[in-house]
Amino acid sequence: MTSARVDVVFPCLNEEGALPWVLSHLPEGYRAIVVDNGSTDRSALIAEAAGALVVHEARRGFGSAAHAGLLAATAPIVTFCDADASMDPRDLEPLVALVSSGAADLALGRRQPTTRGAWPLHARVANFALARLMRRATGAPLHDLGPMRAANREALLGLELTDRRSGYPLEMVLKASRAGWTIVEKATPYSPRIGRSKVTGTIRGTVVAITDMSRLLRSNNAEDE
Ligand SMILES: Nc1nc2c(ncn2[C@@H]2O[C@H](COP(=O)(O)OP(=O)(O)OP(=O)(O)O)[C@@H](O)[C@H]2O)c(=O)[nH]1
Ligand SMILES: [Mg+2]
Repeated sequence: MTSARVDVVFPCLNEEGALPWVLSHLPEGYRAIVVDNGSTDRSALIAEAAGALVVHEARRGFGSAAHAGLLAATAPIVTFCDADASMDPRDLEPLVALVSSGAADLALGRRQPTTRGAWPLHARVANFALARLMRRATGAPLHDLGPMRAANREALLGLELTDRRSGYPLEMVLKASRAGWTIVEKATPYSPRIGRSKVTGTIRGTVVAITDMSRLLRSNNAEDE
Protein backbone atom coordinates (compact mmCIF):
# COMPACT_ATOMS: atom_id res chain seq x y z
CA MET A 1 0.00 0.00 0.00
CA THR A 2 1.17 3.50 -0.66
CA SER A 3 -0.24 6.87 0.17
CA ALA A 4 2.11 8.54 -2.30
CA ARG A 5 0.51 11.21 -4.42
CA VAL A 6 3.05 10.66 -7.15
CA ASP A 7 5.02 7.60 -8.17
CA VAL A 8 8.34 8.12 -9.94
CA VAL A 9 9.46 5.35 -12.29
CA PHE A 10 13.23 5.07 -12.61
CA PRO A 11 14.31 2.63 -15.33
CA CYS A 12 17.64 1.37 -14.06
CA LEU A 13 20.45 -0.54 -15.71
CA ASN A 14 23.64 -0.46 -13.66
CA GLU A 15 23.24 2.92 -12.00
CA GLU A 16 24.79 2.20 -8.59
CA GLY A 17 26.92 5.34 -8.80
CA ALA A 18 23.97 7.64 -9.51
CA LEU A 19 21.16 6.15 -7.39
CA PRO A 20 22.19 7.58 -4.00
CA TRP A 21 22.08 11.12 -5.38
CA VAL A 22 18.90 10.50 -7.39
CA LEU A 23 16.95 8.89 -4.55
CA SER A 24 17.94 11.57 -2.06
CA HIS A 25 16.40 14.27 -4.27
CA LEU A 26 12.78 13.10 -4.35
CA PRO A 27 10.15 15.71 -3.59
CA GLU A 28 8.00 15.21 -0.49
CA GLY A 29 5.18 12.72 -1.04
CA TYR A 30 6.81 11.12 -4.08
CA ARG A 31 7.60 7.41 -4.10
CA ALA A 32 10.48 5.96 -6.09
CA ILE A 33 9.89 2.82 -8.15
CA VAL A 34 13.28 1.61 -9.34
CA VAL A 35 12.93 -0.89 -12.16
CA ASP A 36 16.04 -2.98 -12.16
CA ASN A 37 16.58 -4.08 -15.73
CA GLY A 38 19.04 -6.90 -15.06
CA SER A 39 21.75 -4.81 -13.44
CA THR A 40 24.98 -6.62 -12.65
CA ASP A 41 26.03 -4.02 -10.09
CA ARG A 42 24.55 -3.14 -6.68
CA SER A 43 21.74 -0.96 -8.07
CA ALA A 44 18.88 -3.05 -6.60
CA LEU A 45 20.46 -3.25 -3.14
CA ILE A 46 21.17 0.46 -3.06
CA ALA A 47 17.64 1.31 -4.20
CA GLU A 48 16.11 -0.96 -1.56
CA ALA A 49 18.30 0.47 1.17
CA ALA A 50 17.20 3.97 0.14
CA GLY A 51 13.56 2.95 0.64
CA ALA A 52 12.52 2.65 -3.01
CA LEU A 53 10.13 0.02 -4.28
CA VAL A 54 12.32 -2.23 -6.44
CA VAL A 55 10.74 -3.98 -9.41
CA HIS A 56 12.75 -6.57 -11.33
CA GLU A 57 12.28 -6.66 -15.09
CA ALA A 58 14.46 -9.20 -16.85
CA ARG A 59 13.52 -8.17 -20.39
CA ARG A 60 16.05 -5.59 -21.48
CA GLY A 61 15.10 -2.27 -23.04
CA PHE A 62 14.19 1.19 -21.84
CA GLY A 63 10.48 0.69 -22.67
CA SER A 64 10.43 -2.67 -20.99
CA ALA A 65 11.72 -1.13 -17.76
CA ALA A 66 9.55 2.00 -17.98
CA HIS A 67 6.40 0.00 -18.60
CA ALA A 68 7.07 -2.45 -15.76
CA GLY A 69 7.29 0.60 -13.51
CA LEU A 70 4.00 1.96 -14.79
CA LEU A 71 2.33 -1.41 -14.13
CA ALA A 72 3.70 -1.44 -10.57
CA ALA A 73 2.62 2.14 -9.83
CA THR A 74 -0.46 2.82 -7.70
CA ALA A 75 -0.43 6.61 -7.23
CA PRO A 76 -2.87 8.74 -9.24
CA ILE A 77 -0.02 10.52 -11.03
CA VAL A 78 2.94 8.65 -12.50
CA THR A 79 6.18 10.30 -13.52
CA PHE A 80 9.28 9.04 -15.30
CA CYS A 81 12.86 10.07 -14.70
CA ASP A 82 16.23 8.61 -15.66
CA ALA A 83 18.23 7.07 -12.82
CA ASP A 84 21.58 8.41 -14.05
CA ALA A 85 21.50 11.78 -12.20
CA SER A 86 21.27 13.71 -15.49
CA MET A 87 17.97 15.10 -14.18
CA ASP A 88 16.97 16.22 -10.71
CA PRO A 89 13.77 14.50 -9.49
CA ARG A 90 12.78 17.79 -7.84
CA ASP A 91 12.25 19.16 -11.34
CA LEU A 92 9.32 16.77 -11.66
CA GLU A 93 7.25 19.06 -9.46
CA PRO A 94 6.38 21.66 -12.14
CA LEU A 95 5.41 18.83 -14.50
CA VAL A 96 3.17 17.26 -11.86
CA ALA A 97 1.61 20.66 -11.18
CA LEU A 98 0.64 20.93 -14.86
CA VAL A 99 -1.07 17.54 -14.71
CA SER A 100 -2.78 17.96 -11.35
CA SER A 101 -4.13 21.40 -12.28
CA GLY A 102 -5.53 19.97 -15.51
CA ALA A 103 -3.37 22.25 -17.67
CA ALA A 104 -1.79 19.20 -19.26
CA ASP A 105 -2.68 15.55 -19.75
CA LEU A 106 0.96 14.78 -20.49
CA ALA A 107 3.74 17.05 -19.26
CA LEU A 108 7.21 16.63 -20.77
CA GLY A 109 10.55 17.97 -19.58
CA ARG A 110 12.37 19.74 -22.39
CA ARG A 111 16.06 19.18 -21.68
CA GLN A 112 18.22 22.26 -21.26
CA PRO A 113 21.88 21.25 -21.02
CA THR A 114 23.62 22.83 -18.04
CA THR A 115 27.10 22.30 -19.49
CA ARG A 116 28.47 21.65 -22.94
CA GLY A 117 29.25 18.03 -22.07
CA ALA A 118 25.73 17.22 -20.91
CA TRP A 119 24.29 16.39 -24.31
CA PRO A 120 26.60 15.14 -27.08
CA LEU A 121 26.22 16.80 -30.48
CA HIS A 122 25.18 13.67 -32.42
CA ALA A 123 22.42 13.00 -29.87
CA ARG A 124 21.19 16.57 -30.11
CA VAL A 125 21.08 16.42 -33.90
CA ALA A 126 19.15 13.13 -33.82
CA ASN A 127 16.75 14.53 -31.23
CA PHE A 128 16.24 17.71 -33.25
CA ALA A 129 15.34 15.75 -36.39
CA LEU A 130 13.01 13.37 -34.52
CA ALA A 131 11.34 16.22 -32.66
CA ARG A 132 10.57 17.92 -35.96
CA LEU A 133 8.91 14.75 -37.24
CA MET A 134 7.06 14.45 -33.94
CA ARG A 135 5.74 18.02 -34.30
CA ARG A 136 4.57 17.25 -37.79
CA ALA A 137 2.87 14.05 -36.63
CA THR A 138 1.13 15.56 -33.60
CA GLY A 139 0.75 19.27 -34.33
CA ALA A 140 1.92 19.90 -30.75
CA PRO A 141 4.71 22.47 -30.21
CA LEU A 142 7.25 19.95 -28.86
CA HIS A 143 11.03 20.09 -29.06
CA ASP A 144 12.33 17.13 -27.11
CA LEU A 145 11.71 13.42 -26.66
CA GLY A 146 13.08 13.66 -23.18
CA PRO A 147 12.47 11.01 -20.57
CA MET A 148 11.13 13.28 -17.79
CA ARG A 149 7.34 13.05 -17.89
CA ALA A 150 4.15 13.18 -15.83
CA ALA A 151 0.62 11.96 -16.52
CA ASN A 152 -2.36 10.32 -14.84
CA ARG A 153 -1.68 6.65 -14.22
CA GLU A 154 -4.98 5.27 -15.47
CA ALA A 155 -4.92 7.40 -18.59
CA LEU A 156 -1.39 6.25 -19.35
CA LEU A 157 -2.39 2.61 -18.96
CA GLY A 158 -5.26 3.29 -21.37
CA LEU A 159 -2.77 4.22 -24.11
CA GLU A 160 -1.76 0.54 -24.25
CA LEU A 161 1.85 1.22 -25.18
CA THR A 162 3.60 -1.70 -26.86
CA ASP A 163 7.16 -0.51 -27.63
CA ARG A 164 9.63 -2.05 -25.19
CA ARG A 165 12.83 -0.42 -26.41
CA SER A 166 13.79 3.16 -27.00
CA GLY A 167 10.63 4.02 -28.94
CA TYR A 168 8.55 4.01 -25.74
CA PRO A 169 8.73 7.79 -25.08
CA LEU A 170 7.81 8.59 -28.68
CA GLU A 171 4.98 6.05 -28.79
CA MET A 172 3.60 7.67 -25.63
CA VAL A 173 3.49 11.09 -27.31
CA LEU A 174 2.02 9.79 -30.58
CA LYS A 175 -0.75 7.80 -28.88
CA ALA A 176 -1.49 10.61 -26.42
CA SER A 177 -1.85 13.01 -29.32
CA ARG A 178 -4.19 10.63 -31.18
CA ALA A 179 -6.25 10.32 -28.00
CA GLY A 180 -6.66 14.11 -27.97
CA TRP A 181 -4.48 14.78 -24.92
CA THR A 182 -3.12 18.22 -24.16
CA ILE A 183 0.67 17.79 -24.26
CA VAL A 184 2.75 20.51 -22.64
CA GLU A 185 6.51 20.90 -22.54
CA LYS A 186 8.49 22.64 -19.82
CA ALA A 187 12.22 23.39 -19.66
CA THR A 188 14.19 21.17 -17.25
CA PRO A 189 17.95 21.26 -16.57
CA TYR A 190 19.99 18.40 -18.05
CA SER A 191 23.40 17.69 -16.55
CA PRO A 192 26.16 15.21 -17.34
CA ARG A 193 25.13 11.76 -16.09
CA ILE A 194 26.93 9.92 -13.29
CA GLY A 195 28.36 6.64 -14.60
CA ARG A 196 28.98 5.22 -18.03
CA SER A 197 26.78 6.27 -20.94
CA LYS A 198 24.61 3.57 -22.52
CA VAL A 199 22.59 5.21 -25.25
CA THR A 200 23.38 8.68 -26.45
CA GLY A 201 27.07 8.41 -25.64
CA THR A 202 27.39 5.37 -27.87
CA ILE A 203 26.84 5.11 -31.59
CA ARG A 204 25.03 1.75 -31.25
CA GLY A 205 22.59 3.18 -28.72
CA THR A 206 21.88 6.17 -30.93
CA VAL A 207 21.32 3.98 -34.00
CA VAL A 208 18.89 1.70 -32.11
CA ALA A 209 17.00 4.76 -30.84
CA ILE A 210 16.70 6.29 -34.30
CA THR A 211 15.63 2.94 -35.83
CA ASP A 212 12.91 2.40 -33.23
CA MET A 213 11.58 5.91 -33.49
CA SER A 214 11.60 6.07 -37.29
CA ARG A 215 9.58 2.85 -37.40
CA LEU A 216 6.99 4.31 -35.04
CA LEU A 217 6.70 7.51 -37.04
CA ARG A 218 6.25 5.55 -40.28
CA SER A 219 3.45 3.42 -38.85
CA ASN A 220 1.86 6.50 -37.31
CA ASN A 221 1.87 8.22 -40.72
CA ALA A 222 0.47 5.07 -42.34
CA GLU A 223 -2.52 5.22 -39.97
CA ASP A 224 -3.29 8.69 -41.32
CA GLU A 225 -3.38 7.52 -44.95
N1 LIG B 1 20.05 2.07 -22.33
C1 LIG B 1 19.25 1.40 -21.53
N2 LIG B 1 18.87 2.03 -20.43
C2 LIG B 1 18.09 1.37 -19.60
C3 LIG B 1 17.69 0.04 -19.88
N3 LIG B 1 16.95 -0.35 -18.88
C4 LIG B 1 16.91 0.66 -18.03
N4 LIG B 1 17.62 1.73 -18.45
C5 LIG B 1 17.75 3.04 -17.76
O1 LIG B 1 17.11 4.04 -18.53
C6 LIG B 1 17.64 5.32 -18.23
C7 LIG B 1 18.05 6.01 -19.50
O2 LIG B 1 19.15 5.39 -20.07
P1 LIG B 1 20.52 6.14 -20.36
O3 LIG B 1 21.56 5.08 -20.48
O4 LIG B 1 20.73 7.23 -19.39
O5 LIG B 1 20.21 6.70 -21.78
P2 LIG B 1 20.46 8.14 -22.31
O6 LIG B 1 20.12 9.16 -21.29
O7 LIG B 1 19.79 8.20 -23.65
O8 LIG B 1 22.01 8.13 -22.63
P3 LIG B 1 23.26 8.25 -21.69
O9 LIG B 1 22.86 8.93 -20.41
O10 LIG B 1 24.23 9.03 -22.49
O11 LIG B 1 23.68 6.83 -21.50
C8 LIG B 1 18.79 5.09 -17.27
O12 LIG B 1 18.33 5.31 -15.96
C9 LIG B 1 19.13 3.61 -17.51
O13 LIG B 1 19.75 3.03 -16.39
C10 LIG B 1 18.10 -0.60 -21.07
O14 LIG B 1 17.79 -1.75 -21.38
N5 LIG B 1 18.89 0.13 -21.87
MG1 LIG C 1 21.01 9.43 -19.56
